[in-house]
Amino acid sequence: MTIIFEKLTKKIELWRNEAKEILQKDGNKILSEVTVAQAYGGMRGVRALICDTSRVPQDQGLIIRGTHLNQLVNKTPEEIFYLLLTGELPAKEELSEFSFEIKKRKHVPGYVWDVLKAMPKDSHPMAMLGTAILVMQNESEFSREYEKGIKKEDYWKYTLEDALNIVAKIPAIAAGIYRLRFNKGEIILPDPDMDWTGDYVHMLGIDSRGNEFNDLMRLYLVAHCDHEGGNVSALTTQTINSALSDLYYSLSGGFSGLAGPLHGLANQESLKWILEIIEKYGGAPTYEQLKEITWNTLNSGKVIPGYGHAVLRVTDPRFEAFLDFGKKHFPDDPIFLTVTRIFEVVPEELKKVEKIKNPWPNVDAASGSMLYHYGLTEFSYYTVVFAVSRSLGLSAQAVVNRAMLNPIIRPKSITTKYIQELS
Ligand code: CMX
Repeated sequence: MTIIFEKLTKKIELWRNEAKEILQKDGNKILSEVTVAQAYGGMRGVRALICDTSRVPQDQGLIIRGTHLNQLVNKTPEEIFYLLLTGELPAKEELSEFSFEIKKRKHVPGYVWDVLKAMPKDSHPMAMLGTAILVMQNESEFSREYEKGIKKEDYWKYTLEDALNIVAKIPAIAAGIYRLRFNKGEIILPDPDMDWTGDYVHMLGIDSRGNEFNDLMRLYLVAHCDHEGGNVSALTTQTINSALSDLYYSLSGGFSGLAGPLHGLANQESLKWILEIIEKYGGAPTYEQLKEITWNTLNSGKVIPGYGHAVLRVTDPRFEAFLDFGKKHFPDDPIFLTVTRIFEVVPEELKKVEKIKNPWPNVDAASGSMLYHYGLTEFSYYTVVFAVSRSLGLSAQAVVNRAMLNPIIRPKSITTKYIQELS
């Protein structure tokens, strides 16, 4: 058994005992009351899910297993994946074995490329990614072992196998989608010796400008890894997974949610908005011009992409991390300049709209402009990069949920008549 399986075996015993004690002692404590407004309002603020991989306090932003993102921005995605799974950053030997565990599973089955090549030429890259993950369902170790009959206590082991297999292959699949969809030439095969980020950059076939693009991608893949359990992609993945559908089914479902413009697609929408602004005003806009375009957008019934959040009430620290990166490497890039000016103007304008609870930028307000600077200009691809990163958190959550023997998710719905009869 490798270190990650041994480590999790020990941890899971502790986590299960902890949960048993909590349930015995506090099983009847109230976590949340649900108002009629919350039932009509997307269940915002209802506390009815456990997620230990990360949490998002509204005044701090992303905290991964107890450590704020600010302190993790120099880590690698492999370290973060280990942290998400186990609750601890890996020691040197643990990291080297865990990285090897991922490297050895990189190969993508040939039929994935056949299916992707048969898709319509104008398919959205996220539809291609979801399809690629789903078409590999026959590879699921969990489903194979479940058919044979395995103990519930061991479900997590095979979910971890699926998680490692998917995470290992996803950079090659995502890079292949980029090359196929945007006619970039032959698919570039994975390099068995390269790490997760380096190999992704290599397979995209984009010049890494020394190490700069690599550094950006590493930051990008760390920053988007997880955002607690209640967001659309996380909740969808976990709900599907709770029916004992394997991770291939669950993750492709979660990615379908990530592909929505109010969720992961906002990075594509944000860059589209920025480019429209630059085109309209013939360069980085003035503050007055930005005010004008902000109100034109709002008055036409559209949202300002990259601004607002269902949970956060401060500037997203992931946005700040990208802002720092841009300031360091390309402060005068007109797109980056526009991002910074939007940040100076839009929150003040959004504050004037009473119904908007959070006027501050989320991660999607800056991330696209970073990729654009390094030549990744096809913005319909941006959510795929988000998804590559988010595969870490979504699969770690699935492993933990299986480890905790969580039951099928099934909240109770009520009818309009039921509510009318309350009074
Ligand atoms: N521009 C215009 N209107 C906005 C807004 C924005 N950036 N943010 C919120 N609002 C509006 C909402 O659409 C809602 O209007 P209605 O009541 O007419 O439907 C109202 O303000 C109240 O919304 P809220 O309680 O502040 O925010 P929600 O929790 O309902 O929604 C979110 C959160 C992210 C969907 C919303 O802020 C939004 O649409 N932002 C723009 C899209 C975006 O950046 N999404 C990415 C989020 C991060 C991610 O998941 O990747």
